[in-house]
Parts: sequence; C-alpha cells; structure tokens
Amino acid sequence: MNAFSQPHPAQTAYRSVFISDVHLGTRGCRAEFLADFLKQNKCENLFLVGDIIDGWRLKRSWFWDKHHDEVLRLVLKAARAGTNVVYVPGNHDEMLRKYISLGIEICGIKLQMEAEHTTADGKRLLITHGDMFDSVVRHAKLLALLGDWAYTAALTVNRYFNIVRSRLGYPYWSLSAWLKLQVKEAVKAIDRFETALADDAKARGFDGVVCGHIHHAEMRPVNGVMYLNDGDWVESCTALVEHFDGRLELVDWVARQKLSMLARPAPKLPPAATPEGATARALSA
Ligand SMILES: [Mn+2]
Repeated sequence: MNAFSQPHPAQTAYRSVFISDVHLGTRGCRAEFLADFLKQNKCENLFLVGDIIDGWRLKRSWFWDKHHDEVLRLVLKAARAGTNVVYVPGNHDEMLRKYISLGIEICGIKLQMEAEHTTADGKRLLITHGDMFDSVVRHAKLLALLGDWAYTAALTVNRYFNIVRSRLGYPYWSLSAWLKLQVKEAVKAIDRFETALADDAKARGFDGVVCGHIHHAEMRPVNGVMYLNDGDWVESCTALVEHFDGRLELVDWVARQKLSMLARPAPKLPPAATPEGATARALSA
C-alpha cells in the first residue's frame, strides 16, 4: 500500500484521489487544509487536475509559506512512496504544458496534457482541467459561484442602500433582484461548461470526465456520461475520491473535519485569468 507522508492513525485509503485548483503561490490557497487532507488520506493514484501551482501572474504577487511547502513535500513524498502521481496542468500552470511533449517526469510526477483512468469497476474516465471550454463561461457575470451567504449579505446591503437612496430622493432599486439575475446567469454558464465537457468526453468514448477549473465541485450524469468536478482548495476544500470498489465520492474536507473557512482573514482571490477581470475571476481562476 502506498502512503502519503507519515502514518496517521486516522488515515483513510482510497484507490484514487483527484484534486485541482489548489493555486499554490497565492494567498487564497488553503494549503493548511490541503496538507491536513494529504496527511490523513492515502491513495494508489493521485491526479493533480490543473491550477495546482499558480504561475499565471507569478511575478506580480507571489505568496509562499510553510503550508505551501508542506503540500509540495507531501505530494513528492507520496510519489516517492509509490503513489502514481499524474499532473495535468491547467491555465494557471500552463507554463508546464510546453514541457509535456518532452515526456517529462519530475520527481516521479508524470506531466500529461490530459490523462485517462479506468475505475475499479471498469468506468473509463477522461481527466482534463477544463479551461479549453472557457468560451462557454466567459460571459458569466460576477458573483458567479457565491453561496447563500452572499445573497443574504446582499439583501442586508440592499436594505441600507435603499434607505440612503430614498433619503436622497431616489426611487427604490433592487440590488437583490439584480444579484439574483447575475446568479441565474452564472448557473446557466456552469451548466454550459458541464455540458460541453460531458459531450466532448462522450464523443471520445469515455464514460465520464474529471475536471476542475470553475471551482465548483459536482458529480452528476450529464447527457449520458458522468460529469465529475473535483472543486478547489481556495473557495471550498474538495476532492474527488475513488474507493477500492470503483465508487466515486466528493469529499468536502472543511465540512468533514469541521474546519472553518473563516479561521483566518478572508483570502485574496488569485489574479484574474482573462482580461475580463473580476467578472471572469470566479469562473476561470
Ligand atoms: Mn483553471
């Protein structure tokens, strides 16, 4: 059995683990939680599904602390201990893509443009970051993937905003209705992204596709294939795991470990990936 790091009493073994959108090198990366995940779980196959190291605007703001070090060390250690580690670069670590044609392997980590994996129960999965389908999410609006708390906060802001407006003699304007529309647009964009990836995998004869990129963990059938998004380690802390019988599961590490995303000051999001700036940030970061 392969092991990540030092033995841990509560270590859980999986056949495969898929993680993406870690964004090491940015303040937004929840490296301390990922290090905890890597220490408490072990697997035979570890797929790094892109945007692991954020080199996109590397020169502008580089952030690296001991937790980032630890994540790197744990991954390298797993590879050395015999875990099959495959790294499929994304758009934030695309500088690695130009080395792929060289058939490169760094410290036991295989670098591939995309990968294939057959589950224990025989499902053939395509593994790709997903940014090649950016065009379908490009027009999604702000607040794309924010949760209920953002909407609740917006309602509160809306109330005070309109008190001020009415005092100044302006008519009521519903910020919340506007936000609701933006969220609806974002949901539609996610749907387009999921469909585009699923259709591509289906056309190529796969039973499912594992991707990341939009920072939105999901596992559902789309047009006859499994759409599996392993989420991220910035806005949420999620991984896709394969049990030894081939069963796939999304693990929400923050929920499972009862961790708090608010345990430290709000993280800065990684720099926008496209010139659309903040609008595109939530979807393409
Ligand atoms: Mn990405």
